[in-house]
Amino acid sequence: MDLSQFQQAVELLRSAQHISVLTGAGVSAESGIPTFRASDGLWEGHAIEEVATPQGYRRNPQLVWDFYHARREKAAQVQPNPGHVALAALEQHWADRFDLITQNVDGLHQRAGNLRVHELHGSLWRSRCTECGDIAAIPADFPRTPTCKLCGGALRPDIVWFGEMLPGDVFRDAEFAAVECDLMLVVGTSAVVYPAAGLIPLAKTSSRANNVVAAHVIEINITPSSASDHVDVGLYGPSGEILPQLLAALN
Ligand code: BJW
Ligand code: ZN
Repeated sequence: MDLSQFQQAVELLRSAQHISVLTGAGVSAESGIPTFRASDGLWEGHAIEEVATPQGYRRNPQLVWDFYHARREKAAQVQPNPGHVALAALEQHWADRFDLITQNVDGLHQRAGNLRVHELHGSLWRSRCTECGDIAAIPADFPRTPTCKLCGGALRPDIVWFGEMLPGDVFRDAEFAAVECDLMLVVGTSAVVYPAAGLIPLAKTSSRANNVVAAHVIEINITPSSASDHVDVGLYGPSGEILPQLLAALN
Protein backbone atom coordinates (compact mmCIF):
# COMPACT_ATOMS: atom_id res chain seq x y z
CA MET A 1 0.00 0.00 0.00
CA ASP A 2 1.19 3.52 -0.89
CA LEU A 3 2.07 5.36 2.34
CA SER A 4 1.38 8.87 1.05
CA GLN A 5 -2.07 7.70 -0.12
CA PHE A 6 -2.60 6.24 3.36
CA GLN A 7 -1.65 9.56 4.99
CA GLN A 8 -4.03 11.42 2.68
CA ALA A 9 -6.80 9.02 3.61
CA VAL A 10 -6.18 9.62 7.32
CA GLU A 11 -6.32 13.41 6.76
CA LEU A 12 -9.59 13.11 4.84
CA LEU A 13 -11.09 10.96 7.59
CA ARG A 14 -9.96 13.41 10.29
CA SER A 15 -11.71 16.33 8.61
CA ALA A 16 -14.84 14.47 7.47
CA GLN A 17 -18.17 15.74 8.75
CA HIS A 18 -20.36 13.04 7.24
CA ILE A 19 -19.05 9.69 5.97
CA SER A 20 -20.90 7.35 3.63
CA VAL A 21 -19.48 3.93 2.83
CA LEU A 22 -20.37 1.80 -0.19
CA THR A 23 -19.41 -1.86 0.25
CA GLY A 24 -19.39 -4.89 -2.01
CA ALA A 25 -18.55 -8.57 -1.82
CA GLY A 26 -14.83 -7.94 -1.23
CA VAL A 27 -15.47 -6.73 2.32
CA SER A 28 -16.81 -10.21 3.19
CA ALA A 29 -14.11 -12.14 1.28
CA GLU A 30 -11.88 -12.44 4.34
CA SER A 31 -14.82 -13.94 6.25
CA GLY A 32 -14.79 -16.77 3.69
CA ILE A 33 -17.69 -15.66 1.45
CA PRO A 34 -16.70 -15.82 -2.23
CA THR A 35 -17.00 -12.68 -4.36
CA PHE A 36 -19.11 -12.69 -7.54
CA ARG A 37 -16.72 -11.92 -10.35
CA ALA A 38 -13.61 -13.74 -9.12
CA SER A 39 -13.93 -16.71 -11.49
CA ASP A 40 -15.45 -17.65 -14.84
CA GLY A 41 -18.91 -16.08 -14.37
CA LEU A 42 -20.19 -18.97 -12.29
CA TRP A 43 -21.62 -18.43 -8.83
CA GLU A 44 -21.06 -21.54 -6.73
CA GLY A 45 -21.24 -23.61 -9.90
CA HIS A 46 -24.36 -21.95 -11.37
CA ALA A 47 -24.79 -19.64 -14.34
CA ILE A 48 -25.86 -16.16 -13.19
CA GLU A 49 -29.03 -16.19 -15.29
CA GLU A 50 -30.14 -19.49 -13.67
CA VAL A 51 -30.06 -18.26 -10.09
CA ALA A 52 -30.04 -14.44 -10.07
CA THR A 53 -32.74 -13.39 -12.53
CA PRO A 54 -36.55 -13.40 -12.26
CA GLN A 55 -36.62 -15.57 -15.42
CA GLY A 56 -34.37 -18.16 -13.73
CA TYR A 57 -36.69 -18.23 -10.72
CA ARG A 58 -39.77 -18.72 -12.92
CA ARG A 59 -38.04 -21.58 -14.76
CA ASN A 60 -36.87 -23.43 -11.67
CA PRO A 61 -37.84 -21.95 -8.29
CA GLN A 62 -36.53 -24.96 -6.36
CA LEU A 63 -33.03 -24.64 -7.87
CA VAL A 64 -33.02 -20.96 -6.92
CA TRP A 65 -34.20 -21.67 -3.36
CA ASP A 66 -31.61 -24.44 -2.93
CA PHE A 67 -28.91 -21.99 -4.06
CA TYR A 68 -30.06 -19.35 -1.54
CA HIS A 69 -30.56 -21.90 1.28
CA ALA A 70 -26.89 -22.89 0.76
CA ARG A 71 -25.77 -19.24 0.67
CA ARG A 72 -27.69 -18.54 3.88
CA GLU A 73 -26.21 -21.57 5.64
CA LYS A 74 -22.71 -20.49 4.60
CA ALA A 75 -23.33 -16.91 5.81
CA ALA A 76 -24.58 -18.25 9.17
CA GLN A 77 -21.34 -20.20 9.66
CA VAL A 78 -18.90 -17.34 9.09
CA GLN A 79 -18.00 -14.36 11.27
CA PRO A 80 -17.62 -10.64 10.54
CA ASN A 81 -13.92 -9.93 9.85
CA PRO A 82 -11.74 -7.04 11.15
CA GLY A 83 -12.87 -4.90 8.18
CA HIS A 84 -16.53 -5.17 9.22
CA VAL A 85 -15.55 -4.50 12.84
CA ALA A 86 -13.60 -1.37 11.88
CA LEU A 87 -16.59 -0.03 9.91
CA ALA A 88 -18.79 -0.54 12.98
CA ALA A 89 -16.25 1.41 15.06
CA LEU A 90 -16.28 4.25 12.49
CA GLU A 91 -20.07 4.46 12.83
CA GLN A 92 -19.71 4.66 16.63
CA HIS A 93 -17.36 7.61 16.15
CA TRP A 94 -19.43 9.54 13.57
CA ALA A 95 -22.83 8.43 15.01
CA ASP A 96 -25.70 9.85 12.93
CA ARG A 97 -23.24 11.35 10.45
CA PHE A 98 -22.40 7.90 9.09
CA ASP A 99 -24.24 5.78 6.51
CA LEU A 100 -23.30 2.30 5.37
CA ILE A 101 -24.65 1.43 1.94
CA THR A 102 -24.06 -2.20 1.05
CA GLN A 103 -24.60 -4.33 -2.03
CA ASN A 104 -24.08 -7.40 0.16
CA VAL A 105 -26.93 -9.63 1.26
CA ASP A 106 -25.06 -11.57 3.97
CA GLY A 107 -25.99 -9.46 7.03
CA LEU A 108 -22.37 -9.31 8.28
CA HIS A 109 -22.34 -5.51 8.69
CA GLN A 110 -25.30 -5.68 11.08
CA ARG A 111 -23.70 -8.59 12.95
CA ALA A 112 -20.51 -6.50 13.35
CA GLY A 113 -22.61 -3.72 14.95
CA ASN A 114 -23.41 -1.23 12.17
CA LEU A 115 -26.83 0.28 12.80
CA ARG A 116 -27.57 2.50 9.81
CA VAL A 117 -27.22 -0.02 6.98
CA HIS A 118 -28.90 0.46 3.60
CA GLU A 119 -29.16 -2.94 1.90
CA LEU A 120 -29.40 -2.13 -1.80
CA HIS A 121 -29.71 -5.71 -3.07
CA GLY A 122 -31.89 -7.23 -0.34
CA SER A 123 -31.04 -9.87 2.23
CA LEU A 124 -30.46 -13.61 2.45
CA TRP A 125 -32.39 -13.48 5.72
CA ARG A 126 -35.75 -12.37 4.32
CA SER A 127 -38.36 -13.85 1.98
CA ARG A 128 -40.87 -12.02 -0.20
CA CYS A 129 -44.29 -13.31 -1.29
CA THR A 130 -44.74 -13.46 -5.07
CA GLU A 131 -48.52 -12.93 -4.59
CA CYS A 132 -49.10 -10.40 -1.78
CA GLY A 133 -45.59 -8.92 -1.56
CA ASP A 134 -45.27 -9.58 2.19
CA ILE A 135 -41.64 -9.43 3.33
CA ALA A 136 -40.75 -11.61 6.33
CA ALA A 137 -37.70 -12.73 8.29
CA ILE A 138 -36.66 -16.30 7.48
CA PRO A 139 -37.13 -18.48 10.60
CA ALA A 140 -34.78 -21.29 11.67
CA ASP A 141 -37.30 -23.98 10.64
CA PHE A 142 -37.87 -22.54 7.14
CA PRO A 143 -39.06 -25.25 4.69
CA ARG A 144 -37.16 -26.12 1.51
CA THR A 145 -40.15 -24.98 -0.60
CA PRO A 146 -41.68 -22.15 1.43
CA THR A 147 -45.18 -20.63 1.05
CA CYS A 148 -46.67 -17.42 2.44
CA LYS A 149 -48.30 -17.59 5.89
CA LEU A 150 -50.70 -14.80 4.91
CA CYS A 151 -51.97 -15.86 1.48
CA GLY A 152 -50.46 -19.26 0.66
CA GLY A 153 -48.55 -17.82 -2.34
CA ALA A 154 -45.06 -18.97 -3.34
CA LEU A 155 -42.24 -17.20 -1.52
CA ARG A 156 -39.02 -16.03 -3.19
CA PRO A 157 -35.78 -14.73 -1.67
CA ASP A 158 -35.95 -10.97 -0.90
CA ILE A 159 -32.97 -10.38 -3.21
CA VAL A 160 -32.69 -7.88 -6.08
CA TRP A 161 -31.91 -9.91 -9.20
CA PHE A 162 -30.63 -8.60 -12.54
CA GLY A 163 -33.27 -6.55 -14.36
CA GLU A 164 -35.21 -5.83 -11.16
CA MET A 165 -35.75 -2.48 -9.51
CA LEU A 166 -33.98 -1.77 -6.24
CA PRO A 167 -36.30 -1.14 -3.26
CA GLY A 168 -37.27 2.51 -3.84
CA ASP A 169 -37.11 3.69 -0.23
CA VAL A 170 -33.70 2.09 0.36
CA PHE A 171 -32.26 3.55 -2.84
CA ARG A 172 -33.60 7.02 -2.01
CA ASP A 173 -31.94 6.84 1.42
CA ALA A 174 -28.69 5.72 -0.24
CA GLU A 175 -28.82 8.59 -2.75
CA PHE A 176 -29.45 10.98 0.13
CA ALA A 177 -26.44 9.55 2.00
CA ALA A 178 -24.26 9.94 -1.13
CA VAL A 179 -25.30 13.57 -1.49
CA GLU A 180 -25.06 14.33 2.21
CA CYS A 181 -21.51 13.06 2.78
CA ASP A 182 -18.24 14.90 2.30
CA LEU A 183 -16.27 11.62 2.32
CA MET A 184 -17.21 8.35 0.67
CA LEU A 185 -15.34 5.09 1.24
CA VAL A 186 -15.79 2.54 -1.55
CA VAL A 187 -14.78 -0.85 -0.19
CA GLY A 188 -14.46 -4.22 -1.94
CA THR A 189 -16.64 -3.63 -4.97
CA SER A 190 -15.89 -4.00 -8.68
CA ALA A 191 -18.28 -1.03 -9.16
CA VAL A 192 -19.78 -2.49 -12.32
CA VAL A 193 -23.36 -3.04 -11.17
CA TYR A 194 -25.80 -0.15 -11.52
CA PRO A 195 -27.48 1.78 -10.06
CA ALA A 196 -25.24 1.06 -7.01
CA ALA A 197 -22.04 2.13 -8.82
CA GLY A 198 -23.71 5.40 -9.82
CA LEU A 199 -23.66 6.48 -6.15
CA ILE A 200 -19.91 7.15 -6.50
CA PRO A 201 -20.20 9.90 -9.18
CA LEU A 202 -23.25 11.21 -7.32
CA ALA A 203 -21.14 11.72 -4.17
CA LYS A 204 -18.35 13.24 -6.24
CA THR A 205 -20.61 15.88 -7.74
CA SER A 206 -22.62 16.88 -4.70
CA SER A 207 -22.15 17.31 -0.99
CA ARG A 208 -24.15 19.13 1.60
CA ALA A 209 -21.68 18.57 4.45
CA ASN A 210 -18.81 20.80 5.45
CA ASN A 211 -19.71 23.58 2.96
CA VAL A 212 -17.89 21.74 0.19
CA VAL A 213 -19.24 21.20 -3.28
CA ALA A 214 -18.26 17.56 -3.71
CA ALA A 215 -17.28 14.64 -1.56
CA HIS A 216 -13.83 13.07 -1.66
CA VAL A 217 -13.75 9.36 -2.44
CA ILE A 218 -11.33 6.79 -1.00
CA GLU A 219 -11.26 3.34 -2.60
CA ILE A 220 -10.15 0.26 -0.67
CA ASN A 221 -9.76 -2.87 -2.77
CA ILE A 222 -7.21 -5.59 -3.45
CA THR A 223 -6.96 -4.35 -7.06
CA PRO A 224 -8.08 -1.24 -8.95
CA SER A 225 -11.74 -1.36 -10.05
CA SER A 226 -13.97 0.45 -12.58
CA ALA A 227 -14.22 3.27 -10.04
CA SER A 228 -10.47 3.76 -9.59
CA ASP A 229 -10.00 6.46 -12.24
CA HIS A 230 -12.51 8.64 -10.41
CA VAL A 231 -11.33 8.31 -6.81
CA ASP A 232 -9.15 10.76 -4.88
CA VAL A 233 -7.24 8.16 -2.89
CA GLY A 234 -6.72 4.47 -3.65
CA LEU A 235 -5.59 2.03 -0.97
CA TYR A 236 -4.86 -1.34 -2.53
CA GLY A 237 -4.77 -4.33 -0.22
CA PRO A 238 -7.22 -6.45 1.80
CA SER A 239 -9.98 -4.38 3.47
CA GLY A 240 -9.70 -6.58 6.58
CA GLU A 241 -6.21 -5.14 7.06
CA ILE A 242 -6.52 -1.60 5.68
CA LEU A 243 -9.71 -0.57 7.52
CA PRO A 244 -8.32 -1.47 10.99
CA GLN A 245 -5.07 0.37 10.11
CA LEU A 246 -7.05 3.50 9.18
CA LEU A 247 -9.04 3.28 12.40
CA ALA A 248 -5.86 2.89 14.47
CA ALA A 249 -4.29 5.92 12.75
CA LEU A 250 -7.30 8.04 13.70
CA ASN A 251 -7.00 7.32 17.41
C1 BJW B 1 -11.48 -7.24 -2.10
C2 BJW B 1 -11.07 -8.30 -1.33
C3 BJW B 1 -10.54 -7.98 -0.09
C4 BJW B 1 -11.80 -9.14 -3.11
N1 BJW B 1 -10.47 -6.70 0.28
N2 BJW B 1 -11.40 -5.99 -1.72
C5 BJW B 1 -26.29 0.87 -16.67
C6 BJW B 1 -25.35 0.40 -17.57
C7 BJW B 1 -25.27 -0.97 -17.88
C8 BJW B 1 -26.14 -1.87 -17.29
C9 BJW B 1 -27.06 -1.41 -16.40
C10 BJW B 1 -27.15 -0.06 -16.12
N3 BJW B 1 -28.13 0.13 -15.22
C11 BJW B 1 -28.65 -1.07 -14.91
C12 BJW B 1 -28.04 -2.02 -15.63
C13 BJW B 1 -28.33 -3.50 -15.59
C14 BJW B 1 -27.77 -4.21 -14.37
C15 BJW B 1 -26.27 -3.97 -14.34
O1 BJW B 1 -25.77 -3.14 -13.62
N4 BJW B 1 -25.53 -4.73 -15.11
C16 BJW B 1 -24.08 -4.58 -15.17
C17 BJW B 1 -23.43 -5.87 -14.69
C18 BJW B 1 -23.66 -4.18 -16.54
N5 BJW B 1 -28.44 -3.72 -13.17
C19 BJW B 1 -29.59 -4.22 -12.77
O2 BJW B 1 -30.18 -5.10 -13.39
C20 BJW B 1 -30.17 -3.64 -11.49
N6 BJW B 1 -31.51 -3.29 -11.66
C21 BJW B 1 -31.88 -2.23 -12.39
O3 BJW B 1 -31.09 -1.51 -12.93
O4 BJW B 1 -33.23 -2.03 -12.44
C22 BJW B 1 -33.74 -0.97 -13.24
C23 BJW B 1 -34.69 -1.52 -14.25
C24 BJW B 1 -35.45 -2.61 -13.97
C25 BJW B 1 -36.32 -3.10 -14.93
C26 BJW B 1 -36.37 -2.50 -16.16
C27 BJW B 1 -35.59 -1.40 -16.43
C28 BJW B 1 -34.74 -0.90 -15.46
C29 BJW B 1 -30.20 -4.70 -10.38
C30 BJW B 1 -28.86 -5.18 -10.03
C31 BJW B 1 -28.96 -6.24 -8.94
C32 BJW B 1 -27.64 -6.93 -8.74
N7 BJW B 1 -27.81 -8.06 -7.95
C33 BJW B 1 -26.63 -8.87 -7.65
C34 BJW B 1 -27.09 -10.31 -7.40
C35 BJW B 1 -27.74 -10.46 -6.08
C36 BJW B 1 -28.03 -11.89 -5.97
C37 BJW B 1 -27.18 -12.58 -4.97
O5 BJW B 1 -26.47 -12.00 -4.16
O6 BJW B 1 -27.28 -13.77 -5.06
O7 BJW B 1 -25.91 -8.34 -6.55
S1 BJW B 1 -25.41 -8.92 -8.93
C38 BJW B 1 -24.03 -9.06 -7.88
O8 BJW B 1 -23.18 -7.95 -8.17
C39 BJW B 1 -24.57 -8.87 -6.46
C40 BJW B 1 -23.61 -7.83 -5.93
O9 BJW B 1 -24.22 -7.11 -4.87
C41 BJW B 1 -23.30 -7.00 -7.13
C42 BJW B 1 -22.05 -6.20 -7.00
O10 BJW B 1 -20.92 -7.01 -6.99
P1 BJW B 1 -19.69 -6.64 -6.05
O11 BJW B 1 -20.14 -6.61 -4.66
O12 BJW B 1 -19.01 -5.45 -6.58
O13 BJW B 1 -18.79 -7.97 -6.19
P2 BJW B 1 -17.68 -8.32 -7.28
O14 BJW B 1 -17.42 -9.78 -7.17
O15 BJW B 1 -18.04 -7.81 -8.61
O16 BJW B 1 -16.39 -7.53 -6.82
C43 BJW B 1 -15.71 -7.84 -5.63
C44 BJW B 1 -14.60 -6.83 -5.45
O17 BJW B 1 -13.97 -7.07 -4.22
C45 BJW B 1 -13.52 -6.90 -6.53
O18 BJW B 1 -13.26 -5.59 -7.01
C46 BJW B 1 -12.31 -7.47 -5.79
O19 BJW B 1 -11.07 -6.96 -6.29
C47 BJW B 1 -12.57 -6.98 -4.40
N8 BJW B 1 -11.99 -7.79 -3.33
N9 BJW B 1 -11.30 -9.47 -2.06
C48 BJW B 1 -10.91 -5.73 -0.60
N10 BJW B 1 -10.09 -8.95 0.73
ZN1 ZN C 1 -48.51 -13.69 0.47
